[in-house]
Amino acid sequence: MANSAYQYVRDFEQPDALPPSNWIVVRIDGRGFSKFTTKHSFAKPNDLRAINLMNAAALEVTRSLVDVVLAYGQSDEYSFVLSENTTLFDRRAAKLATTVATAFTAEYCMLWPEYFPNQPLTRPFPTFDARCVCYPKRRILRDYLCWRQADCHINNLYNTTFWNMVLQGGMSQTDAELELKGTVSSDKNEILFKRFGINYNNEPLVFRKGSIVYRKYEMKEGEGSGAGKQADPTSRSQMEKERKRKMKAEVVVEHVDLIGDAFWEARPWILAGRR
Ligand code: DGT
Ligand code: MG
Ligand code: MG
Ligand code: MG
Ligand code: MG
Repeated sequence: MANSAYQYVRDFEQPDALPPSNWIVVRIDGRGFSKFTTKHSFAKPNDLRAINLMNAAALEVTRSLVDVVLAYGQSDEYSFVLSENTTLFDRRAAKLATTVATAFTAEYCMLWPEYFPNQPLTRPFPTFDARCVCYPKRRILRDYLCWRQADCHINNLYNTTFWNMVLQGGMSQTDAELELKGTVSSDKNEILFKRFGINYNNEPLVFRKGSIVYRKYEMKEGEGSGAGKQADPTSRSQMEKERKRKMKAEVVVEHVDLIGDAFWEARPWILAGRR
């Protein structure tokens, strides 16, 4: 029987290409990490081995997908930002999400023994879900990243205070939770300083700001600023040149503020668009 008799079943598949000219964020998040982190004895509130492992996995995923312009990670999540004009997988949402999530999961599991040499990985093995969100404007994409970094700060301030009250202060978890209920940032800063001599602003940046992964390459004179004579950025040869440059570029991880303008002004190529 001709294969074509069955071809009609393809019509049941739903198209899921994401709209053009939008930045695409693929955010992955560890499944059930509240349990996973306890079972694998993660340090509280922050386990630097676990953070370094997340960052190592994100570096590999970013290296393997040249259209990832930046990734931001904190806790058990990582957001991968794809260029607004990416044509990767024809912008199909399911293909993008599953590829990033499975690539990240594979890296995380394979790299585990390097970061936890004395802690075997046990079932249920870590997995990561993923979703794609489109942001039509650079400004909104930046606000998205601000939202994740602000979340990192708020959670870290809470967790740092909570675990100091419990581990150093000898309080029960219930009592610490009760006391922290309804407090604002300045209250927590004061508890940390007065009871434990900790100035929150001196806590490591990696905990307070999370991790930013990006391709590091110099922009040539006149690029990005709109000044000077520019080659047509939409020409095929120019796009190919740009792609090669990105593939060769070093991928780095930094722990800095991305809410203010300074980070972006110093690295104009990250969100440089074609239109
Ligand atoms: P989900 O995402 O709905 O499957 O559920 P969870 O349990 O993964 O919840 P989520 O993603 O909201 O919270 C992340 C959990 O991971 C949270 O319980 C804190 C934990 N976690 C993340 N990083 C660390 C760490 O460095 N140390 C410790 N002790 N726990 C961490
Ligand atoms: Mg969750
Ligand atoms: Mg999670
Ligand atoms: Mg999470
Ligand atoms: Mg196939």
